[in-house]
Amino acid sequence: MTFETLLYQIDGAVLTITMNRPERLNAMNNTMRRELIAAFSQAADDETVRVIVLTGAGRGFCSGADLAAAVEDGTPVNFGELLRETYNPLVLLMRRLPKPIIAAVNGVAAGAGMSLALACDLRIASESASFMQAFVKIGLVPDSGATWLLPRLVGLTRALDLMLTGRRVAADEALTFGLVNEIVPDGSLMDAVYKTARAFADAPTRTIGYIKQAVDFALDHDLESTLEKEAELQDLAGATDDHREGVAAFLEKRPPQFTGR
Ligand code: LHQ
Repeated sequence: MTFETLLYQIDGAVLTITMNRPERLNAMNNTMRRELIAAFSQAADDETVRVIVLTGAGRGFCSGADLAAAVEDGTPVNFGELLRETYNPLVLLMRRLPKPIIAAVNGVAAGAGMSLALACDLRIASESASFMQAFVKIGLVPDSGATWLLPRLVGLTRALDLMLTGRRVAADEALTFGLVNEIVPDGSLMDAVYKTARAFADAPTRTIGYIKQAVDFALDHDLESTLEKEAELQDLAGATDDHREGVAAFLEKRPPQFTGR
């Protein structure tokens, strides 16, 4: 698949989506928003893809909405409509995508760019990466899922600090409060990310989709409904080839060969 603002590269079962507008730290214009939706939809449909890496070209991960594009286009933007038509479906698509998504945070993740990192399942950051709830700095409310995802990831105290001040948080501070899973030296980011991605490429992919579903469900349901959801999803997981293979491999004392089915 070819895109104007993204690179879409498949290596075995690992898909890498690279936001590619480095001159603006990969700020999202209309084309990029549309292309991200198309790329993640394609990744969901492609059975050969078992893990997705999202990263940015150049020195930034993503600086959020392209603030110059609206001025350049000369068209007034209806913010609510823009969110409903592009950012919101993109975030839902990522959270509901039944495959693991790893953010390889190579530089600054600001505004909706930080929201995209939050919507991934794991965040591996380089030492020089940073995070910024930039919205308040331009008089806007955090969006693209930040108000839902950030407090759940780091707790209300820290989430409000970041959202109300818009301060830029360096990778080492982000690690202390669990915003990122791991920090690696700048030059080894992609090696570390692909090591993790390859492990996911050999994992029981369907079950990973069910785990994402179960956890997202649990975050806004009570214990009783969550227990029922776990039972429903366990029925599905128990019927996979990978469950049978996992048990057989355990009993035969050998490593499992999961196929993602
Ligand atoms: C940019 C951007 C950018 C355009 C860097 N746009 N050019 C928004 C609107 C409507 C409704 C829905 O929701 C949203 C969602 C949002 O995402 S709102 C938040 C939008 N993002 C921001 O407010 C962040 C703006 N950027 C910055 O504060 C800084 O650029 C950060 C802190 C990200 C990085 O700072 P530096 O490392 O010092 O880099 P820089 O500022 O020099 O940026 C490099 C270039 O990239 C520069 O262009 P130039 O031609 O001067 O080299 C910037 O203008 C451009 N750029 N972000 N979002």
